[in-house]
Amino acid sequence: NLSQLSRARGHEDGMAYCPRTSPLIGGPIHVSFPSGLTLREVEKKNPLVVRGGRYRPPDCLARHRTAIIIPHRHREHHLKFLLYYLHPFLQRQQLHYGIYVIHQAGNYTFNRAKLMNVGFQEAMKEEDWDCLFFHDVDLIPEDDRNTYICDGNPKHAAIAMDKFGYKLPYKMYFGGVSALTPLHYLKMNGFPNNYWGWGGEDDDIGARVSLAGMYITRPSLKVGRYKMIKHVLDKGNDRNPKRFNMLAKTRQTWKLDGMNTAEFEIISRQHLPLYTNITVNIGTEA
Ligand code: UDH
Ligand code: NGS
Repeated sequence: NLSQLSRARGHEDGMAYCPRTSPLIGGPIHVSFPSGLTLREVEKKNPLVVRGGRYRPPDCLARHRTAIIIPHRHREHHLKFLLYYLHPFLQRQQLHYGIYVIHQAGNYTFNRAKLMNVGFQEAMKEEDWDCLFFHDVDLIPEDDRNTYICDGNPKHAAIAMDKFGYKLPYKMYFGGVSALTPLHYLKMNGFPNNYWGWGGEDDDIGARVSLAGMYITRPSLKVGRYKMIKHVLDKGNDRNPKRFNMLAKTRQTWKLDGMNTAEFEIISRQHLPLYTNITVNIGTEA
């Protein structure tokens, strides 16, 4: 109810909204990967981040509430660098935000899209987020004018990645980092649950956007820039040989497979200093 809500937001009573454009935005960011960086140091650099990796601007009322959803397994090294850059980046944008790491339990084949479904459902249980950023762990934004807020249509934020020469690799590419409101997400029945292994799930998600009557928006090439932390294909994430056949059928399958059919079991939920860690058993391929 309303009075509970206003008590919960007590510290914000009477606070003015943050400006539409944050005065803290600086533009291009030089991204490098300092050796020996620890999570403890990242914590020290972000004293206003509270348990679970949450933050609200201290002196104005945020206009946007964004959850970052990161699919994860065996990439602690990448996660550390992402947190190092992402926390200050989001704070400069004066967002109310929270960071969720969705950790796939066990050694069964990785399933990026299903982990995103888990992230959506679990994050929305905790707070009334108005935007969700689905974010690969190895992509570091290089310009803080790339604002982590949602558009009227699903947004593909990672338009310019260094590994593609800072260009879009193909017109329908929807991989890396994307942003949807809860309404967008529900309209397209979330993401597919049955892409096990590498490839195609992002194309399926992109196809769902148009099948659900929406279209993809993007920031400019100048602003939507990302540096990828170099790595090889992970163990347990081999190329999915079924992806082409599955993609050919998205039109028939998107309403039958997605948020409405995601089955999983939460193993633990930890509110760590810099992020909320959700470990989940997502099962195996049917
Ligand atoms: N991820 C993990 N652990 C894994 C696999 C994937 O955390 O074992 C997550 C992570 O957030 C990653 C995302 O899923 O950023 C996407 O997986 P990926 O980085 O393997 O995919 P990407 O296409 O890179 O970015 C693949 C590198 C080798 C490509 C060879 C085929 N061209
Ligand atoms: C496409 C994949 C996408 C992938 C993109 C970029 O071919 O999942 O390449 O890959 N689609 C299919 O395989 C059907 S990358 O250069 O990052 O390895 O995201």
